[in-house]
Amino acid sequence: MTHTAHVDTYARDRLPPAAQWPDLVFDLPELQYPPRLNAAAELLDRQVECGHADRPALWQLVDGVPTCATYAQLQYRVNQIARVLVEDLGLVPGERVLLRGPNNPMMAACWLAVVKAGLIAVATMPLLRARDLAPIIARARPRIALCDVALWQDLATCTNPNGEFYCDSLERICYFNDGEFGSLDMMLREKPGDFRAVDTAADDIALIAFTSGTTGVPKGTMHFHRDVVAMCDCFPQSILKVRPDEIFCGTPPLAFTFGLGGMLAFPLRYGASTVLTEKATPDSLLATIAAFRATTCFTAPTFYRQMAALAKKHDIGSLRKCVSAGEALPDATRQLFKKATGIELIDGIGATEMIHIFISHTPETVRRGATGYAIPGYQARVVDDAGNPCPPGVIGRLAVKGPTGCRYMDDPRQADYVKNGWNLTGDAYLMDADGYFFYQARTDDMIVTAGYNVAGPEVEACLLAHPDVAECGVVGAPDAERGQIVKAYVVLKPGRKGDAAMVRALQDYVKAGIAPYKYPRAIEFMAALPRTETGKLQRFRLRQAAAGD
Ligand code: 3UK
Repeated sequence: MTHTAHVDTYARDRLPPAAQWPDLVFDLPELQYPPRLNAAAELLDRQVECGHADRPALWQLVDGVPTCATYAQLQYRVNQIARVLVEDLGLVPGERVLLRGPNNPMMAACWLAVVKAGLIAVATMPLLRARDLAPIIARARPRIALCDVALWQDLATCTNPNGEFYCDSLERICYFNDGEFGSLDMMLREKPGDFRAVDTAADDIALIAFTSGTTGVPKGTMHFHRDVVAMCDCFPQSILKVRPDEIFCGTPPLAFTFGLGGMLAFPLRYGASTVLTEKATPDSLLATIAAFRATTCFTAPTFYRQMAALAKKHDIGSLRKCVSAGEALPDATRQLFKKATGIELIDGIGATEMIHIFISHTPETVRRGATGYAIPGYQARVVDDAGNPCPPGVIGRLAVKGPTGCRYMDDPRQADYVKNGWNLTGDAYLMDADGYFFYQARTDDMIVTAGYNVAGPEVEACLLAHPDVAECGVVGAPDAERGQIVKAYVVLKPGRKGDAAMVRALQDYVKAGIAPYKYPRAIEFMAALPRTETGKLQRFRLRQAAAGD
């Protein structure tokens, strides 16, 4: 390790022991980084220095009018915030700063300022409640929070010493997008617009991203300045091939590393620009694409499925590249979207532990039903329970390594995620003879019915191709005779009736499409499926529902 810039070593002291680290591989010319590196300086100052000062960086709607901040303007604002953090709030390198806000320019500027000042960004998903925030704050122990005033309530609850969710580390919340006295906006008004990036080591921690885990205590994944830059130099470089004239848009929150990359770091790294929108529906995302002439979109599979149905209402002729991640992309959704827009979706699997995407494909190298191949910079394989590679065509656990990898903050689960230097993502996959990876299920989501293994997503993919199905989720329901049976929760398209005849029609459809023993013996119709803020189906909720029957 090189000499750290961190004065406060709380996070650094909680890195996993060296023996539990994943192997790190830097086998591309673009991944040879110097020992000193500040990610915010790389993303921002570097662009200003190389002549992009007056190019647009961030876009937003102001009173209905598309308005941009240039790279120079963004840099000025970031420097002012960094000065507030250091000069007024007395923060020293290595301290954690809690960040809370919807995707908007101030939230983005705060993230960059924290990193530029050598502090550690701990961003939280907007929809988290006090109950969810408290364990995150207790782990990361920030003294200061920067919070969009629109989300003041849940964080304020965490500062009540008599409340259930009290977090004793939190000394002060500075609100932004707020003109009130004492707000961050007021504090930075008199600040000069220059600030020298703290000279961090490439392997100083820049952010702690908490997993959107559905059960148990959230895990904090620690990523270095180098990791932020490396994620920009892998997927966006070899798969997305970002050009400076691109305009990005999409839905993932900046607190989700999928969004941190797609909505902020990737466009900045390539001198491109990004549209930040606070709330998006499939319809409003299409409207955003039309209003800003956006070229590049990042969102989850379920959004693309709904956008396909609405696409013809909007002029989205500017759109070129669409990235789908967060959960498996069913082929039916890929085909629907392509039919509606002419665009071949780019699927990619990433993980909070890996910071971003490591298996993907270009529109030209797509293979139906596959997530793609290990992208340049990463290695991937399928292993059995003992960690030995499986032959092509055999289902096993996905194992990956590359320039980034899992470092949980002081957590025994590190030993479950990293084995023999490989990161085990918890996904069941098979690889074909050409190195394409086919998603099966989360390892713990496999359904075992009468001794047969059934992957819920395969049944879902089949059902989604039925013309009456809008959305569906397939899980195992406990069954006395078979151990488990395959149960489908189905959201029908508007106007369809969920009756016995529909149940039979869907069952017959699956029997005709895939191996008949995989058909859902039980089908229940729902108005909507339970999903996380990041667009993931909450299978555990469906399993709970199935177990309660
Ligand atoms: C699942 C996928 C099939 C898979 C993420 C892109 O989703 C992200 O991070 P999370 O930590 O979840 C990781 C898990 O989600 N998954 C994600 N993408 C796909 N399964 N096909 C996909 N394309 O189970 C994985 O282990 O929330 C995605 C970039 C950054 C991210 N953090």
